[in-house]
Amino acid sequence: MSISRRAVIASALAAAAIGSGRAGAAADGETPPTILKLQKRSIEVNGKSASVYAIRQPDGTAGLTTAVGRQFRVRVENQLDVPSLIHWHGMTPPWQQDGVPGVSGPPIPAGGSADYDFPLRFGGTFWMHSHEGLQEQLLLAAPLIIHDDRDEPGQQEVVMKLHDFSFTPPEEIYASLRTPKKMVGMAGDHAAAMGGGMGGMAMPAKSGAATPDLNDVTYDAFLANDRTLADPDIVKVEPGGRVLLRVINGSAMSNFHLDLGALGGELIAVDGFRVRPVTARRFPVAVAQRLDIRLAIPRGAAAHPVLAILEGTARQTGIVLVAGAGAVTRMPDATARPSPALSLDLERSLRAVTPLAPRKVDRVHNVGLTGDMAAYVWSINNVAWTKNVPPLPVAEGERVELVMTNKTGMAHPMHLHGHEFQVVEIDGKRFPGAVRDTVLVRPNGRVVVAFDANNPGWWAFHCHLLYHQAGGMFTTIRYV
Ligand SMILES: [Cu+2]
Repeated sequence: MSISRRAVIASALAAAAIGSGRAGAAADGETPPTILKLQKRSIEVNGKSASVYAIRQPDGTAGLTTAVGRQFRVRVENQLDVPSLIHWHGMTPPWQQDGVPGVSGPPIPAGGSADYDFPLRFGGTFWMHSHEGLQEQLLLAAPLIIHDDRDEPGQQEVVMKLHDFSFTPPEEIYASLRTPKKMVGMAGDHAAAMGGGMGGMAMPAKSGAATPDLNDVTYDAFLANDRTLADPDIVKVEPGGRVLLRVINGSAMSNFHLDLGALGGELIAVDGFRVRPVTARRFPVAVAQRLDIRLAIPRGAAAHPVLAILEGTARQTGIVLVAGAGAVTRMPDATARPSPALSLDLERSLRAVTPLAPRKVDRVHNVGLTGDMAAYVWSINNVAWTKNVPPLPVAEGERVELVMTNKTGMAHPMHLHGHEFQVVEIDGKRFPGAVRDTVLVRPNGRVVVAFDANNPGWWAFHCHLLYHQAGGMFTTIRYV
């Protein structure tokens, strides 16, 4: 294996970050690391070829499937021609391995590599994605599945990863959002309907009306496992069998309603963490969130579409589970009626199987979610992120509550790195909600989460809408 000078430097940086003796895993007789390559690849969307990114093992496997109790021992090789850094979303690694450029450490230069080595202390459905620039929009993301006792014998695992897709380069989408605009007659669904006629340009979907602001970007397509409903991922399942469906919303900007149709399902975990089971046909899944759903496949031969409908619109994507000789009929990429905006009705009803231990709260941070929609500047407590913004202080061992108050007209899926939190209040009502890592805060709404400061470091805390994060809705928590 040849290692470039830059690779050696990047490895040395990672080794320094990880601590002496850990980075040389292959040299000290331990299991060699799993290699994850950052690469370019082509996919076909709406009959056109698109150049996107991939995170894959040398045998082509996207991302990583492993098991609780094992070490996460990975070498990331950056084979792109730009710097990158991968965040292990939902993991609790030592902070230098968290993959946020400028906070956890430097990006991996083009041609370089970095090593990771930390214990996996819980199982569930997680994912990995670039935290560098706008690369996540180009699908630099992959599943990170950690098996545990929810994987029952005889139960088939199906992963469904959602993305929003545009032929417009992400830098152009962002520049367009940041440009003061008068998009006369191009609000929301009109722009969506005209998407094809606009040469694939992602049109900012701002109306300035009093309706809730949804879907800042009008996408060319929505992908489930990299495919649209014109040519969906078709997964063979056993008639009468059991399936664990793992849904990952890897979108940059798009919240969905997962729709199981007549099949229905039992939600058993959110963001990897177990909840008391909830049976339903539809489940909301905001950007960066995950759902673990048990499905009982009926005995007869049939095709069971699993759809994801973009909130506030009729647009949809999905996969098809085919039992026996079930015939697959083509699903349209739009439903009959637009869906509503995501609500927090399900969130309010969720109860953690393993809640945080009861104890007094040591510290409360009031986190105002703020912004200027017209200028597309987003902020926390009216401060748009720069490296000079002081971190929110906490001390090791504290129980901390983050009181998030949304003062904007858009919902924000807020994500804390390096810790799991528990949802303990929505709009003034306390309850022992789900343990998770990303929660949606609706316009003018208030959500309180609690976490234990048990993983010292410097951690990102931000809106997971990519262009809101880029626009400044990002801050940090630090206790080192
Ligand atoms: Cu946001």
